[in-house]
Amino acid sequence: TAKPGNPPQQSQSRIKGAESFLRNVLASMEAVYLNRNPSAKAILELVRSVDNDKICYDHLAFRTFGTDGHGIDSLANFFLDFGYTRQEELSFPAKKLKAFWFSPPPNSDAAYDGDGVHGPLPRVFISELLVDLMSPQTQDIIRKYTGSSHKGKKHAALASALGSLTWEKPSHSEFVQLARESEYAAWSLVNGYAVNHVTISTHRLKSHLRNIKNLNEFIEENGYKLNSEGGVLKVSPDGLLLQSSTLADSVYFEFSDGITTTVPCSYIEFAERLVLPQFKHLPETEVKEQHRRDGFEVGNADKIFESTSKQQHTGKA
Ligand code: OOG
Ligand code: NI
Repeated sequence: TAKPGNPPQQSQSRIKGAESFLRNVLASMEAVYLNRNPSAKAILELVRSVDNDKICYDHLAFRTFGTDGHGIDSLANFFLDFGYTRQEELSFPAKKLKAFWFSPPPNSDAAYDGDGVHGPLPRVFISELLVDLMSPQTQDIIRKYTGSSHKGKKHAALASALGSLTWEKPSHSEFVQLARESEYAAWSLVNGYAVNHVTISTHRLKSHLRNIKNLNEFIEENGYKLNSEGGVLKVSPDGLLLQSSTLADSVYFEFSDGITTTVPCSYIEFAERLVLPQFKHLPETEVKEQHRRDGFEVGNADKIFESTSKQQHTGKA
């Protein structure tokens, strides 16, 4: 349904305006993330420092409470308004989570060959806790805080870009109650809509770090711990989506009852997408992102969720 009276140039420039706003919002979300997570920031700089490379983000990820409009949709609406398309659902019954991923608007990258949020627009991964499946005690705590945010759920993207919770700070004992039942729930209560992680697209690097195994070695040689849940390298059943991640940075958090402890904040992920079998014949210089494995993988994601779990920080490794 074409709109008469809107010449192509005019709608083009409207799209450009919207896209630059979208990128500014992503940049604010990223700034919050870089300020709070020194390891993630240092790793981005380290990867850039090898052969003076540029970073492309494969995706940004967010967590939400799936109750009364505070779930995936609360944040997805912003991305949908700016041209993203909802893709497959992923389901994690044991963790009582579900997720959707969103693909960026097509053909919007021609004028943007910069670094990070000024490069190709990232995919977006948004998950939600299935709050109805939690214990009554945990549900009460979650609803107490989501309820206290009034219409905050309509402004999830703004909250993320500002690095502000839309609800009041919880007490330490409420945080502990949630952490006992769901690490994800506890994380979300104190981090809200903040970026959970950014993901470096390794195959779009120029240096030898484009091979994710080299990148993993490089990260560990530089003294950072990788999430070893189910093995450091997560591989999809088709062998084409390879992922790894660091363990989340910790930040001091002052609870409403005056207790201050460290809580897990965000981590950084790495993803290598291999060329699909039907494009194997293409010369390397002609391979574009659309010729590579797209989407996400439940088996990989299930392990990556553990990157914020305290057990990994203190236990084995
Ligand atoms: C998301 C974990 C899953 C991926 O790329 O599959 C994920 C999270 O920790 O919230 O990032
Ligand atoms: Ni991810």
